[in-house]
Amino acid sequence: MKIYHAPRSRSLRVIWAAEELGVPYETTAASFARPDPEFLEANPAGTLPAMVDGEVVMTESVAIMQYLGTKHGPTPLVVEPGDARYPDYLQFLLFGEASLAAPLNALVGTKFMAPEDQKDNFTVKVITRSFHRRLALIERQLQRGDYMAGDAFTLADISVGYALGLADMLELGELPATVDAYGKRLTSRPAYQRALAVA
Ligand SMILES: N[C@@H](CCC(=O)N[C@@H](CS)C(=O)NCC(=O)O)C(=O)O
Repeated sequence: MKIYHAPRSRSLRVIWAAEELGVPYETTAASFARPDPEFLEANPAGTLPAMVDGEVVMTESVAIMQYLGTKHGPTPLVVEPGDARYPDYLQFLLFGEASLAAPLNALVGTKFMAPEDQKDNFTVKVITRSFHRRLALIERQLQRGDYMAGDAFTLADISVGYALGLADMLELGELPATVDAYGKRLTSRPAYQRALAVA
């Protein structure tokens, strides 16, 4: 399996999941700013990640994690339908990207590319406020267990954990104490540390 990767991009989710699962992979350095032809063949949209596994080509980080978890499972990282934790698992697996990380792409663009006098614009404020409001769902979940789907770490935590890391990189401000402690719990995992070290 080949993962097109840039440090701190969403390919980190895929590598983190592969490390947790113990699945072998290789990485190819890729840039969404300057995509080369090989990367564009795997992902014509030029977004990261892209994953090629034989005939399988995928470009959505959360979908790739679920693909790996089911292909190489059964694993405690994937909660199966029928398990009482499945609704929470599914919800937070998608929430980490759809509700948390995806809106932050606009902030990444603004932070790194906008002219100086437009960096603190109205949209930045709206998205930042919305991000913080959405953390209430994580806080409530952490009252029910240590992770998003109960007391066991799953792919849903990788999904949410990546978004918390992105918010940190964007300096979006302090997180509620329980969410902050949860984020630190995730990033102290050896598999995360190994994934982070991949260039
Ligand atoms: N929903 C996609 C989002 C992919 C995405 O936006 N990746 C970022 C890098 S972390 C990117 O390529 N941004 C450049 C762009 O949107 O053109 C996923 O989870 O994989």
